[in-house]
Amino acid sequence: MARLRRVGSVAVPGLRTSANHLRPPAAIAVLGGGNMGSGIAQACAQAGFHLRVRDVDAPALARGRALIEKMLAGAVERRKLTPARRDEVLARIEFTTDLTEAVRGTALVIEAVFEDEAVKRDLFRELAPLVGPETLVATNTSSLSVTGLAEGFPNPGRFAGLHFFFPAAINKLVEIVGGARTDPSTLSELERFSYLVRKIPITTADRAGFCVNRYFVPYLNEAARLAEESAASLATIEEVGRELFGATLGPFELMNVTGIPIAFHAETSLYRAFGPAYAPAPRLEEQFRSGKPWPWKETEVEPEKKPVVRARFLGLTFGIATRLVEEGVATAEATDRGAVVGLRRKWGPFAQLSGLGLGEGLGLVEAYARNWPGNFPVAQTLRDRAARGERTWPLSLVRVERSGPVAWVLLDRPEVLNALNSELLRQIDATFRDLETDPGLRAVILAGSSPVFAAGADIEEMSRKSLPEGIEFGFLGQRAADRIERFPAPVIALVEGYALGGGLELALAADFVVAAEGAQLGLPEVTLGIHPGMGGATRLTRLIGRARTKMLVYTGARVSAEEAFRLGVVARVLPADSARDDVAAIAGAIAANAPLAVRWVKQVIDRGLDASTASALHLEAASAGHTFGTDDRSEGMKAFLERRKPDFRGK
Ligand code: DAK
Repeated sequence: MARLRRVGSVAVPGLRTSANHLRPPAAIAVLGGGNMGSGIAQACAQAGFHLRVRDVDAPALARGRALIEKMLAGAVERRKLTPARRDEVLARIEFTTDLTEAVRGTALVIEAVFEDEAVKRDLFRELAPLVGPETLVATNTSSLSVTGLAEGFPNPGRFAGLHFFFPAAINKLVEIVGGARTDPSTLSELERFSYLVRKIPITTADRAGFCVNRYFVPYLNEAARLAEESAASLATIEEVGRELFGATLGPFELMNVTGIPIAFHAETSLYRAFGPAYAPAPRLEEQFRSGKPWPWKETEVEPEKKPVVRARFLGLTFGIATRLVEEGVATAEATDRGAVVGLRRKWGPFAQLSGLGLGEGLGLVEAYARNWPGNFPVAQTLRDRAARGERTWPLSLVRVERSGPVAWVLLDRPEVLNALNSELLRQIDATFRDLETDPGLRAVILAGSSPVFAAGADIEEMSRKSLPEGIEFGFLGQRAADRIERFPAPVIALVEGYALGGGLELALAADFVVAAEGAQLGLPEVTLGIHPGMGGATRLTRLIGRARTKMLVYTGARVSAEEAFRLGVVARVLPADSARDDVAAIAGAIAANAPLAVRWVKQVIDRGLDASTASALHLEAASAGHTFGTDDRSEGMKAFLERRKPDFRGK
């Protein structure tokens, strides 16, 4: 591909790629081959990285290797992996006891040793002289301060927390934690890396428990407290936990599976940071010391006691979640993502709070807080919103990042590959509507917040729709696509990963689509018993013609970025590593040109398509003629004659 001329500089949000060496087959070291370390190594090796797992002695390494082999064997059994792929993955993992050997030439070192501050600090001291200034160093801590662990490390800007969730090879959540001295670029490199290893990252501040454990571990503790108070039987508490959060396991079974000691130690560290409201329940400690699992199956469910348990769980969860946002630890979106992705709950705290209504939610939080006077502060933002009569807590599914005259509109439901549900479509429509009146805006880039555009309309939501709801949904999608198409300034759709079904239909409403190498595009609607309805069939026909459109639509086939380029769907294919920088350069080049001329010619091209040739030609001539009345025309030509760059004002 010819190099793109870079005009001005358009910043690229997060996920910066071109300067990033952290991509397969780069080498990664994982220090510690225990449960977490081996799972992390497996996830990275499956994504194509070369791994060096280091542990203190041969038996520890053998255990790590056995853990990985067992996980991979399970995947082969479930037909998620072929035996050949399993062998490839295993061949990418080396095991060593030599730290120098393990970290030599690595782009990233992930520390995953025992959760003990002294042990970790000693390891970082040993590691410091062995890694170069470019190497990223991440600690997989769940409870220690990242800033604290970075102390004394020679390059704290490249040091961050990367908290994987158990089981690390399977659980998709990872918390990215910046310490006080972590460079923002380190965080965006780790974000990109997380997507490469098929994880869903959320960014959190460096506070005890980070985001998810701050409300999850106290929930486990609350279950023990309720048992201790004989508020309900263990089976009742277990069932309420399952039903309330739409989870497969309730609190007691979860602790039985993941380890009661872990819950106890995690709650103890929260207690140290936040005081008595987080004190471990004596009943939790007793169970931990007994070494026995929670005997919840030996008890009966008492339905009449469920409301008490429900109120306590919700008061605690809403109380902590709203404080997380107020303290700036995590956004509401990240908090919910953590619950859905990491804990496999059906709803996050904020979606649940909105479902109930903020007024009722506040009542539950206040009732809970009365048990801990002065130690369980109620978020002022929750009080304020409820006082204003707001019913729901707004959650953004679209992020806008502005870089001078260019806006990035980023679809932000990475956990479902930006599947377009009704709310996302409404927010896309509203976002473009708000941007329409932005006078300084000269171009928009529509992309995913993760390296995925959109894998189609939300099948889970669509599967529940009746005929009238289906029709309404279709118009909602059309409205969002039309808004993009009629947007006054140029809109470029950047397709990375997938643009399928409604995702591709939305992209086709942009002025043009560019795709990153490796992207897959298609209209698979007929494979689901429906057909394109957001303008995909109509716009694609106008773009690439009847026969090619029919081939794509009837087969539902996915095509590569290169094939889509050959078919004319895509205007340009960009290298995956620099796609964001390259599309920023294209938008920058557009933004540097006369804004009125660009906006008017957009109308000429689009309106002209619906008109007869004669009318279209007339429109083109008349519109071009009118550019002679603009200041931009005078400036453009004057600048040319004076051999300088024009300064267009859009007038
Ligand atoms: N909807 C809902 N969830 C989706 C999704 C979708 N379209 N695509 C992916 N996901 C979710 C997955 O369920 C999974 O969730 P968890 O299991 O983790 O909870 C998560 O995203 C990650 O996906 P995978 O695990 O499947 O990821 P893989 O990399 O293995 O596979 C894939 C990626 C894109 C090949 C696969 O996810 C896939 O095939 N997705 C579905 C693609 C598809 O068929 N899309 C077309 C949808 S139909 C209308 C107008 C327009 C439309 C409808 C009506 N009217 C006018 C009425 C439009 C229709 C469509 O778009």
